[in-house]
Amino acid sequence: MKRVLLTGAGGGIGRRMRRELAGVYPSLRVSDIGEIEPAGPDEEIVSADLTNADQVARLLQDVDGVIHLGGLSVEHEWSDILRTNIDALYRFYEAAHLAGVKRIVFASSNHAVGFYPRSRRLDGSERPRPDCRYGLSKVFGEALSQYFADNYGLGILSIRIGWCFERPETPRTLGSWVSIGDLTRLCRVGLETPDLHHEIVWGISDNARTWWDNATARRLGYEPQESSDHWADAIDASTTPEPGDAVALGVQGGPFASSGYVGTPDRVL
Ligand code: 15L
Repeated sequence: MKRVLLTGAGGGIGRRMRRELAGVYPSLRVSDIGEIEPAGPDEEIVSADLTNADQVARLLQDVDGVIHLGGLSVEHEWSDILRTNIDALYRFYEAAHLAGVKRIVFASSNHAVGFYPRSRRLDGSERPRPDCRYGLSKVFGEALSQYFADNYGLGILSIRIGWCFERPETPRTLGSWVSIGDLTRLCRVGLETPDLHHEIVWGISDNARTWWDNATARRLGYEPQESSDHWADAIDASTTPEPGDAVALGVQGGPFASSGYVGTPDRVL
């Protein structure tokens, strides 16, 4: 990998991952639609609106691999999800293929399967059960990744990212927490492991209490260095209630599955 593109580099995960990736590849192209910090050594900034085909084509020029964090990362109105996470995602993959990109790491989400009950252990091979429109768009992204791997030979790693913040805060996020260091390690596996077709893995650290079996990621070479375990006692002792309604508390996706999560009329229908 000579030149790697990081999209969504101005977002919550992107800003931190950019720091983790400093010096890892000969050239890191960072992109966002919004504000972004100035370029560091071996970095190049190419701002782009992912719904603009010309800008996307320019963004992908001479790129070997992509960590694709760009797009909407929580629930939105259907029209926005359709435009950004579905239509623009298809066009992004098509442009990547035309530009000769070999690898894509796709930021999927646990919300692609968020309606599974908490009693169920998942390994990535189960059928989708999205918990919101955003989760539905991640199901599309995983299917799109399979299609581009099968039809065009791109190597793609879909990572169902859990909770990538400083520390876990609830029983649910004890299971889904991933440190930025571990998530970056997993993205690097997606870019660097030889002979990748398409795999779906979990973006989690080495957490003892999780609903997710990450054997596929480990088989590919992922070795998480951090764990949510040392926060378990504090979270068990906490009296702060977990957010979400009764449905949310029973399923893996938590508050994303709450009815009226965004409160728009089409959500209720
Ligand atoms: C996601 O997919 C979101 O991008 C992130 O902000 C978190 O809310 C996370 O899921 C979660 O499951 O909590």
